[in-house]
Amino acid sequence: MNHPVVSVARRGDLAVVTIDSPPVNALSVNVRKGLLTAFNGLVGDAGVAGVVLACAGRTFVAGSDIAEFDSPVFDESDLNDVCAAIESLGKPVVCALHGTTLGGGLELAMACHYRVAAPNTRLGLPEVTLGLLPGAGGTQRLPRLIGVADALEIILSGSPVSADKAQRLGLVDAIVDGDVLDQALHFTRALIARQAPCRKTSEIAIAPDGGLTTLFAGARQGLAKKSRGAFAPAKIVDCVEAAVNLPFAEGLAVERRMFVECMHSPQSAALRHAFFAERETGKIPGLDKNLALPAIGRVGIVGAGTMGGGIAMNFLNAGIPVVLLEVAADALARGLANIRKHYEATASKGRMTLEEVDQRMALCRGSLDYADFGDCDLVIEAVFENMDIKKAVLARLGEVCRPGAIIATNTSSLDVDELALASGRPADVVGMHFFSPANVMRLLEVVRGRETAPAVLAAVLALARKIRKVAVVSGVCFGFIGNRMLEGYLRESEFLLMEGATPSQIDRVLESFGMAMGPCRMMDMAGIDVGAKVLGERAKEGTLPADPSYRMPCRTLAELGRHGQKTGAGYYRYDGRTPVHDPEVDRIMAELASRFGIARRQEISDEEIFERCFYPLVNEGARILEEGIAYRAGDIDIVWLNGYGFPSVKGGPMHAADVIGLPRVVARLGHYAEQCKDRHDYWRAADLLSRLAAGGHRFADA
Ligand code: 3H9
Repeated sequence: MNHPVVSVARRGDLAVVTIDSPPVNALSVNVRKGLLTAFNGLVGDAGVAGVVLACAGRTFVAGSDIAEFDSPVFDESDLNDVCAAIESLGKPVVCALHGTTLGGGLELAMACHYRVAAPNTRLGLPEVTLGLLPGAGGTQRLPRLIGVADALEIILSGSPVSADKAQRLGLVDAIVDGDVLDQALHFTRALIARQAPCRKTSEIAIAPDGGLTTLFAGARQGLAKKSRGAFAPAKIVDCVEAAVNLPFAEGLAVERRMFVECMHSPQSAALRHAFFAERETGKIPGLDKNLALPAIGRVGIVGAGTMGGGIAMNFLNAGIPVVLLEVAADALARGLANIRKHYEATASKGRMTLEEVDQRMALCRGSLDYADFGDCDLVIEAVFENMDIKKAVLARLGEVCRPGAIIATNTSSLDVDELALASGRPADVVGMHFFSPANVMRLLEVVRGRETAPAVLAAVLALARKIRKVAVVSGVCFGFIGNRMLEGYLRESEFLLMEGATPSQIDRVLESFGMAMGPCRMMDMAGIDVGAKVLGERAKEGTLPADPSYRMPCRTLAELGRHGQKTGAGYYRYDGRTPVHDPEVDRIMAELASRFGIARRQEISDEEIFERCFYPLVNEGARILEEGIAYRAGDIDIVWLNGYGFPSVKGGPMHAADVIGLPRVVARLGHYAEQCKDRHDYWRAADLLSRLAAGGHRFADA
């Protein structure tokens, strides 16, 4: 027989209602039904003097079941009815919290009359991160419990707070050591003994305070700057304002109306897609979940430059000792000093203590000798992006690393299989492509070589989780998933420049779509010389298209010493950090156009700029999928959302293409093939894309 997801047990004159719905006790329709049945059954039970609501497993309820939004079961057994049944039970209901009490879970807890929590509990309303707002009384009960300003901050940020902070705010009544259920029972008995009232959160009055008008106006102003076109945040402010101005039941109705609007919004669909896609990335077809994984207790890094140092910090932050190697003593000293400087800057902002700075630095051992990698379980090379140099490093690592140790390359584009062979032990080799700044960016592309051992892949994925990266597995190809797709995007933005668009027009169009930075600003920031160097390497290898005008703006600017922000000029001229239009760039582009017979136009529409940059990106994504370089379209989305500043509310390029409709994508590729006289096959739709479009399918179905 199936285990019930909600059960009721007696402990003397107390009832314990337990939710047991792994993995995170989400409030699926069955849980909601179970709770309604349980609490309705307790109303008339004269033998029950009080109730404890608790959860089995690793956490209290982590929210409503996200998979049920927009589905017919969403309306069955409304969570608001569950909350009302608890609040009006007529005998004290105490919630026993542990783990992550989030979203609908916290709303359930706030409908209880009292809350006790284990010390490690985290409490929050993360709905905004899913393009939603709390839809079961969260916006109405939280301000009543902790005040309007703190409630707004918690709901708008979506970030959970610690149990300690929750207690200080008045969200939690007690933090208890030991078994949280036993302690909650104890707490409930004490309440009954002193005839404490059933405190209904919905009946707490919010003090009408003149300052609130300013608070709401300030919140709205802040959103205009920060929330980059996000739909839910403004509605959250409206709901909290309704909590202040309307009776509870009316406020609740406003909240529900706005919740439903958010739930049906494309933004929420995109963010929910990203939530599940991120969790899918770790599921590798054919990879045995029960593999014995090599433990990674010490990590070596070759190269103490910006990249190597950034990579090192990930491990130091997770308490994993690092051996950092450089060839020369002064470079090593500089690398170590940079890491310390970074930590000290963090400490000066109050985000860590000086003692913690010392603790982290104590985990980091500098070295000038490869032999010091002898006790490392993983060594990552982060040297200059050049095949010969990297091969030499890999060969050396193949010799010095102990048998069974993992060897990783941080290459962003080179052939991992070739590098793996150079090590002499290709089964131990894997790509770990960190993104700069490596201690900040969440994305890690894990490149699975032809011979990478499954246990090596699994160990690196597990490690990625430990250092809080979102890891996406890519096969071997030029640029892997992200940089390979970037190529088509940059190619077209550079053709558009030669045809007469300006850097600021191109950036404006893509930034208004939501990209964190347009392609020209991005290249100026990343370094035009870096891009030109990769193009140079590819020219040597003979892997560039046979098109003399290919990416010429980048190559020309690099030759002219316009390397971007760091040299004060690139696609823009820089006034400090502010990009300024530079007529010299217009002149250079016009000259390139005339050299390569590219027709200049007076006006290029915003629509064309968007489509010409975006559709090649999607088309390359389709090729990556059909070649099996990425396992799923969602993996590609996660790469772009976490490594390339793609707007989260659009769900990633493949999801965005699904929303636009694949037949339209194919039709527009065809349109530009004609317009651009496609001699180099830039605009030919990928077979997979054509097939999906013709069959009325989406990438999500591929
Ligand atoms: C809400 O509550 C709306 C209400 O206001 C109103 C309604 C009217 N639903 O992340 P993990 C799955 S909105 C369904 O790997 P961790 C997840 O997909 C919700 N499934 O573990 C994964 O499945 P699988 C507000 C969920 O330990 C498995 O659980 N709540 C949900 O790293 C393990 O997840 C949130 O936004 C869910 N709510 O992190 C919280 N949550 O194994 C969302 C998880 O098949 N959840 N799953 O891949 C989280 O932030 C993290 O999952 C959590 C655990 C911190 C809980």
